[in-house]
Amino acid sequence: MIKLYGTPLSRAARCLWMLREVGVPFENVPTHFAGEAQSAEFRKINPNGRVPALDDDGLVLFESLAINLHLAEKYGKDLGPRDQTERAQQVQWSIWAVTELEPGVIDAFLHRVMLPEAQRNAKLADAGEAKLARPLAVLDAELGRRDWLVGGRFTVADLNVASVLMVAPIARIDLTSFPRLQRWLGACTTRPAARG
Ligand SMILES: N[C@@H](CCC(=O)N[C@@H](CS)C(=O)NCC(=O)O)C(=O)O
Repeated sequence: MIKLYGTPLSRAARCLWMLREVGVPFENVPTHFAGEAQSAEFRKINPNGRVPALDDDGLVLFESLAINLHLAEKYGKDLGPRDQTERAQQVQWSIWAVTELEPGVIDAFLHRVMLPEAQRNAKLADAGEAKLARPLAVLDAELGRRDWLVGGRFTVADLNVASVLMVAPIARIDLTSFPRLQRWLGACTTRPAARG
């Protein structure tokens, strides 16, 4: 049985989206990131004290996008790679999403939406958004050349990148200069499995 630890209002949402895409039965254990995830019991599952974590029949994994790469390859059929070229490209876009995109998105999200008003810092939020100019331009240009990031179809590469970017509108990150990216993000996030 597959168990996915983490509440839907956390990075576990990325893996819940993937689990719904692949259509395998799973249990969602709603471990909360504040408190429960740091318990000694949960640290036996993820020593980092963070969610999500996956238990796939004894294979225990942390890191949301690594979990998705595993699920896509094992259960996802066309969502996963058809060959080594696609595998490499899917890994490339997934690592790019967490290194190039996520820090700026999270700074804007934390300091505009998530933190209590008194702890928000508008300068950090704006700096986070400014940091995104280069990677967002890269993604927009890529999506001018193709509809999907890898293999001419929706795959884990699109899901992983879109799942990092999907909070951008909530974080009031301006995407209007990136029309091809906006079209693609809409196509990803309106998939039935993305909506929960
Ligand atoms: N890189 C990790 C980040 C996981 C992460 O930071 N999760 C947050 C919830 S969205 C968490 O558990 N925070 C608790 C903490 O940092 O103590 C991933 O993508 O899975």
